[in-house]
Amino acid sequence: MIVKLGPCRMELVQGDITQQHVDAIVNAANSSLAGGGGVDGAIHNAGGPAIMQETTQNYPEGCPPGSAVMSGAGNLPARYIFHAVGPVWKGGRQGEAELLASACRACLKLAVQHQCNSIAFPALSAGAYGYPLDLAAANLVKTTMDFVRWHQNPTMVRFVLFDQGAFGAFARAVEEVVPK
Ligand code: AR6
Repeated sequence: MIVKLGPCRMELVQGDITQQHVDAIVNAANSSLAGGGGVDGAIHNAGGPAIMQETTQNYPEGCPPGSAVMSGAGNLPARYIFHAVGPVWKGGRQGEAELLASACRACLKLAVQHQCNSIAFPALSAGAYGYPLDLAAANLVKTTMDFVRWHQNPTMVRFVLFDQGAFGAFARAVEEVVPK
């Protein structure tokens, strides 16, 4: 699914984030940048140990929820990895929506700063961190749309959804959020 946003476009695909040939992929990291399961496990497994070496050296204090830090992409086809830390879902009244939007914007800003025209996101926070999929999808799609409208960059933002359920949630979010 492709959505035109002025000079930019947003894409939804079902697939594996590690396989994306884009300038930057986003990791669904934790605040100690310690690695884990899900997207994080897949990225470190496929990308090799250089990624963790770099983040441990450059960000010994980790990365707080709502922000993101950058590393090289090891063996992966992307140029960079943006390690974003989304919120853990605690019912929705603990600032989760703002933290998720903030993590997403942090990645989009890193993309602009580092001349990345294309970036791929997973469904941040919607796995182990328990953020309801429909709400995460609406939040990430809206945040991205607002950002690219304003900055006209990155020119391609792709959401890589692991299964059909996640793809469906993002497709519904696009229908709701993106003006016709
Ligand atoms: N490509 C694309 N999407 C994937 C992939 C993949 N290879 N693998 C899983 N997903 P999660 P979170 C989907 O748990 O909720 C880790 O342990 C998955 O189905 O990766 O932000 C970290 O270290 C789900 O829809 O991220 C943190 O501690 C989405 O990606 C914590 O989990 C996000 O699931 C972060 O949890």
